[in-house]
Amino acid sequence: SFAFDRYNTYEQILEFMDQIQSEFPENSQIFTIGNTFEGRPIKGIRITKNIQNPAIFIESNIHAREWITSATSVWLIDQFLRSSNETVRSFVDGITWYIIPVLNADGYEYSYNVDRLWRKTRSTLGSILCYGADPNRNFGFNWMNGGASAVPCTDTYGGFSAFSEPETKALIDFYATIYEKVKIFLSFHSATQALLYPWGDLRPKAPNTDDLFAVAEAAINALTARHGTDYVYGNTVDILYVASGTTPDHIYGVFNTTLAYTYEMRHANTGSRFVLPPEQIIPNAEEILESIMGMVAKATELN
Ligand code: 0X9
Ligand code: ZN
Repeated sequence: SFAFDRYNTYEQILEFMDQIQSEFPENSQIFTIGNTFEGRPIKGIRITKNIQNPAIFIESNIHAREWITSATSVWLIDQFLRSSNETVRSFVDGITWYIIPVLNADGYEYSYNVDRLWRKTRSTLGSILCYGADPNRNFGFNWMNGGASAVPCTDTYGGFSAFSEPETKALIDFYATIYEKVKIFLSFHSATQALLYPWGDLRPKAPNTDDLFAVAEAAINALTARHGTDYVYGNTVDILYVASGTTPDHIYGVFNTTLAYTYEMRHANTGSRFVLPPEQIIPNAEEILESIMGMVAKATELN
């Protein structure tokens, strides 16, 4: 059954969200942004004490095999509503949170039940031979501008067209309705222990690169202070590789949410780096929470 120190099924995660909503009806609301290709509802939770507050948006488990990201999101949801820590309490008093624990629900279920290392969606739009597109190459802003493949059978296939995948389309349509309040957008991935910011393609530096760097530095200092975990941070291309059509680039480029980051969480030290032992779920989540606190503190100083 559901627990924070194990990897739960999609159904268990939805049950957890319903449970939270019924326990905290005043401050939490479940919303559905659309359905996956296979028809699963994509659900998120809004946690707020005042809808006029500035907001932070968290997208997680867009890549199917990156289970640590949804495990972290459900732990954060629980902390936001139950923690007695003063900073965490102030987070909920002063910030509206939008959290989508599992964006790629079809892929997550497929990874859970069939192929642990599955990455993409499960659509059959691009080819009858290979399933899925890489949802983190499927967003419209500078779609297919490097680091994405036009070959359906590859893991970085950008899709038949921008927003061909119902999951990315649903996310962006929902975001369009609330973006004006959002100050920070976080996309949860694993597993290179990095905090990355736009751009992911080879254009000149993002206009507010100095701020992006300063906020990332504060975020990683806070993260490492918790359990000593090593992270790197910087521009996506400098730290990792070229990637276009990613969520943060679209959110930054189209909606002008200028603090848009990718968290690449802990990796496993043996076997596949994506298969993080469940003993690390809570330590990972704890350091991410610290990191977000550091991030918010620094971002608040900026304006
Ligand atoms: O390649 C990706 O999509 C991400 N790495 S992963 O191993 N989780 O697949 C990195 C994408 C980071 N780039 C931007 N968001 N700009
Ligand atoms: Zn990923």
